[in-house]
Formats: sequence, structure tokens, C-alpha cells
Amino acid sequence: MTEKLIAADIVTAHNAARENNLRRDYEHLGEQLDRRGIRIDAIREKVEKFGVAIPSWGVGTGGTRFARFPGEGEPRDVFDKIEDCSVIQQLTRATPTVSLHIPWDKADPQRLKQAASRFGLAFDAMNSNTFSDGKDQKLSYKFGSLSHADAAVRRQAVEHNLECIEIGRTIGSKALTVWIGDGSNFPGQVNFTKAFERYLDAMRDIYAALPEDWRLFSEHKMYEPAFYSTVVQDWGTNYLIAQELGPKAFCLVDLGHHAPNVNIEMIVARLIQFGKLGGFHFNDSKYGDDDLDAGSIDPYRLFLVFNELVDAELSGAKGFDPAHMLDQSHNVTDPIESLMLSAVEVQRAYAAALLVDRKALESYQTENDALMATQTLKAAFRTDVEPILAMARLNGGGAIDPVGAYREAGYRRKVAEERPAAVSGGGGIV
Ligand SMILES: [Mn+2]
Repeated sequence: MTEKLIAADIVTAHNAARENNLRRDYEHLGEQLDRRGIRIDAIREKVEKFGVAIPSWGVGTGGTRFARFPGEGEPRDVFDKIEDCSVIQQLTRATPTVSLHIPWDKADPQRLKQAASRFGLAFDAMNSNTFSDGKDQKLSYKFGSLSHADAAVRRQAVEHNLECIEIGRTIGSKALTVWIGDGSNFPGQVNFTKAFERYLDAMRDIYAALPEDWRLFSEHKMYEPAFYSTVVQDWGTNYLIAQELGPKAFCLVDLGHHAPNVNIEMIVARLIQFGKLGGFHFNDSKYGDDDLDAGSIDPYRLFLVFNELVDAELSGAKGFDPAHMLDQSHNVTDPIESLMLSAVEVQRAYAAALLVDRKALESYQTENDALMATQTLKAAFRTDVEPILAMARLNGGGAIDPVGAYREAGYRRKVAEERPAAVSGGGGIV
């Protein structure tokens, strides 16, 4: 029996007050979609099977390099984080997995496994950290990790990744995501070619230790923490890495890790075409790697990314199985609320992309009817799929309005009584 931290009667009462209206909205939308030749239940069934992983670090309050303003009842350790993740999954039914970051979440793997299975959660990709110095770490990553000029530092970074694989193996993870902060702040500080060659050598050692059924995701990022050059800076370099390493290596696309206005959906299409799309870190941004909530700034871009994903899904692209994760920083909101809404936004983009009339789109493309082609996408994007998402939640035992139910349950207030307030100040993510 899966344990639930929000009392079942609160969710039941919450849904009872909204169910009639939802059924009417769902029926009405069903009629509209029927006229477009779409069966609403088929879309809902796909949405019910769609999941996006919660990053353990996302449930703590984030911050900037200027300051961090801790919220009430912040998780004290990975076990509190798993509890918070279980609330997100209970109410949204969209987040069945948790992605851990080592060493932040280091704990006895058996205990981790038990903590997750208590709530029916599983573990998604493992994340290594060689972008900051851990407490008992011998050598510093100040000047890089997997690409460091000193072989001993590179070795230490490789060993850390091997440890992440080992922990992941015990808790049932099937992938390792590697993001490094390596780069330079001054022209001439590093030799681009040599640094990348050292990185590739180190990654080959990590790749060699991957279990048979695992995947290795490398994540590119244009800038920050390095501000002049970054070793894994864009999707081109990322693709080279995946090619060099072998069939278990894939590219991870974090939506915030590109220059403003870059056509990310096109990058996604390219990676799919060449069988190297590993997965996503969803978030949104206005200026750079802002780590804002998914879909909060440019929901159309999120939809366009999903348009490519659904196209690949429906056309049966070979080996297509992208991992979905959120990766964002919640500086001014309750992280649980932000993560619930972000998971729903990702689902929304998926559901809307499923509504694209692909036959019509293809014929408009063939006829060079640019206007009608783009209107075909817009027609799907403009459709309010909320009744489909809410019905999927209701069917799964979640809440019709997850944030509403969460606030009614007073979860944050309750955990704040048990979890002492964090000391404020200090920048950086937790
Ligand atoms: Mn990321």
C-alpha cells in the first residue's frame, strides 16, 4: 500500500466539489475534438502514461549568486526531499520518479530505495557533481574537473561519476547525467583542443563502467560558471561527445542552456534524426539560464519542442525514448507548487502536440502553404487541453486542481513545524 502524505479525504472532498464541472468541460472538449477527428480518451490515456522526473534539488528553495531566501519547512535531507516529491506525485500523478544529485543526496542506498518505494516512487537519472568542491574532497575543481590539466583531478572526477553509477545501480536508476562547469574566464587560459581531448578521455573511462542497460547523458551549457569558454558549450559539441563515446551515450537538452532565440526545437529534431536525443531538463528563461518554471515565459516554444517529440513518437523514430526531467530553481515560490505546475505545463505541451493534424500539416508543407502550415500548429496550441489533464489526474487519484488541494491540506505549514528554519543568506542552489 502506497503511503500518502496528503490525507485521502482532503483530496476526495477537493475533487467532489469540482468533478461535475470537469466532466461537463471534458465532454464539451470531447465533442470539439471529435469534429476534428480526434478521440479525447486516446489523448487522455497518453497523458496518463506521461511522466516527468522531479529533481531532488528542485524541492529546496533556490537562490542566485547574490542571495538565497529560504522558505518555510525546507527539506533537511534527501529523505525530506523524497517526501516532498511524493506530494507532487500524489496530487499531479505526473511525476513518478525522482532524480538524485550526488553528493548532495548521498545516503545509504538501501534506505533511499525504501524511502522511495514507501510512496511508490522510483529513481530517474543520477546526476554527478564535479562543479563544486565537496566537504571531504582532496583536490579542487576550481580549474575544472573532467577536463582539468592535472590527471589526478580528472581521476578524482571520474571516480566520483563511477560512485554515482554504483549508487544508481543499487537504487534502480538506469542513466547517468554528466554536466560539468569546466571552461575558462580568459582568452588563452585553456587550450580548447587539449581540454576537450582530456574531457573525452575521462568520459571514455566513465562510459566503460556503465552497466549494459544504462545510458549516459551529457548536458551542454553555453556559459556559466565559466564566462569566456565552456568545454561542453553547445549541441554540436554534445553530439560529437555522444558519437565519440558510443551507442549508450546521448545528448541531454536543458532548455535554459542556449543563447536567447536559438531554435531549440530544431536542435531537438536534429538529435532525434541521428538517434542521439537522450532527454530534457525542462525549465524556462527570458535572458539566459534563468531556471524559471517550465512554460512560464514561452509556452509556445515548449509546445514546439513537443511537436518534434510527438512527430518522432508517431513516426516510430528508431531508439526514440527521451528522458523527461525538470531542472529549475524556485527563488520566490513554494517549490512544491512550482514543480506541480511545471509538470502540468510539460504535460500540457505534450497533450497539445498530440492534437496537431499531422496529415494536414504534411500536405501544407508539400504545397508550400506556409500560412496554413503554421495555422495547423496554432490550432493545436490554442486548444485548451486542461480538461484532459485534470481528468487524467482525477482518474489516477490525483487532484483536479493540485495547487488548490495542496494549499487546502496545509502541507507546508505542517512540515514547517518539524523542519527547523534554514539560516538565510548564501547564494547558490541547494
Ligand atoms: Mn540541467
